[in-house]
Amino acid sequence: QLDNFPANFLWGASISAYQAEGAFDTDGKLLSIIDKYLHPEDVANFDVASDFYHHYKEDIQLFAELGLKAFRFSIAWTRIINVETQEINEKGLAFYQQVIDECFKQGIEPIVTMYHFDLPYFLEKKGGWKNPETCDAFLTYANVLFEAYGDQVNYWLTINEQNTMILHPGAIGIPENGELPSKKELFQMNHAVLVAQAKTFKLYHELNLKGKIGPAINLTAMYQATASPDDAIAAHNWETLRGWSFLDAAVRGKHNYLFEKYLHDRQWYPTITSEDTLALQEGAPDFIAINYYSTATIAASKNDGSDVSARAGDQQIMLGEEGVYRAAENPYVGKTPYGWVVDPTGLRLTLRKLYDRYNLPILITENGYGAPDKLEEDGTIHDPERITYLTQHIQAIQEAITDGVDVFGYLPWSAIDVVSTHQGFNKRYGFIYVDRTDHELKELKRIKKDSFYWYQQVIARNGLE
Ligand code: BGP
Repeated sequence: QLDNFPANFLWGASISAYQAEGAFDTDGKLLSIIDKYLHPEDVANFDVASDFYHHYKEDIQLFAELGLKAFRFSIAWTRIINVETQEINEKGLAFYQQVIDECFKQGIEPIVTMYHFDLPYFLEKKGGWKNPETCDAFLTYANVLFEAYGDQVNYWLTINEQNTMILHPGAIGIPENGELPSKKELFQMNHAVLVAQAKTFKLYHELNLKGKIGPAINLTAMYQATASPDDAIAAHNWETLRGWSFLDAAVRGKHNYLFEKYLHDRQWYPTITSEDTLALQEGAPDFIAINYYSTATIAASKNDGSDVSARAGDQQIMLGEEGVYRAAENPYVGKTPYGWVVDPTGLRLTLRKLYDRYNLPILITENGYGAPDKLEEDGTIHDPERITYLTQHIQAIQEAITDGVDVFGYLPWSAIDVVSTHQGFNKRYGFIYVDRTDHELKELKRIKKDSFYWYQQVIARNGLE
């Protein structure tokens, strides 16, 4: 017998600024690294995206009809501050105020991500996260957000998927010359982001605001490929280096010991000042947010280049690393059309492990099924695979809650169709379809998918049937 979902469970859905808003240079918005580099014309157009910037009212009203109790969106740093002149852009602040107001008007809790891959391009030109000024700029930005919305917003997420940014360095910043950072530079940047995050936690708590703040990591549970002790060590290394090390720094206030050894052994250890050490110790989150899509199955390294290429069909996550671990196939899990592992039980396991380790409340800020949805001639969109995927994951969450894990909300990706990072609008996740057949991309009609009506019922009955 499963426990019911808590009465105040935050049923919601998520988007991010650069994937949904469009209006990339409207009302004083400056360029981010996404605007500058990620323009895959053949895939989609981030300039317009789903044009949430102009459709936000209509969209939030649709979210209210869907029954959402919470809506997670990110704020574009480049709409808020001109980091070169330090000027605050009132129009940018006003936009998010309207979004927040509309949420509250519709009875929806706004959940705000402060930074979702879209670093201001001006900072990137000055070295991005390699430059200590970026950390200061982030704190200034955080302060502006807390002053503007701190008395209204109850849930803040500092940084989306820092671990993904390390795996795909294009997301943390690409220098002017297009050369990706060296590993040493990458881990110096990683450290800088962790320090900025810790200082943001501290700042938030010092302001005595009413809400809560936490990190948002992509957490993928892992299995060891066989009962071989070498696979077990490799799998444990994987779990630590790809997941826990980011959260340990955030929650425990210091770098994980295995992570430190990994960096030392390769001469990638960052410079850490005594001020950094103190900052990590002084800032702590109130809850942990995770984005969960898949699990990984990990085997011992073969100590050659095939460690990296053994990807088990997973397009997104480069599971292997030469000399450290490699991916293995798992015959017990399914896959999406894009090769992402589907493993609802892995979510239950992830939630248990996360709760065991930190004993903090957990918010699931992403989870979802990407597919090339088709608009039928009669104007319907049938997405039964998405419904099955989400049903199974909701059941896994309910099982985790019954196990005793404190999960307080579920915000699948995505509330509405947005631009997928690699496949544009060919890969959709939303409950609401965005019709981009209008070539001028003006109308961008919103159409409810089958999953919209299904999720509406789940929320209305506070759980599955
Ligand atoms: C997460 C990101 C999101 C979103 C999602 C789906 O890692 O936080 O921004 O893009 O993955 O990924 P994709 O669009 O590549 O399918």
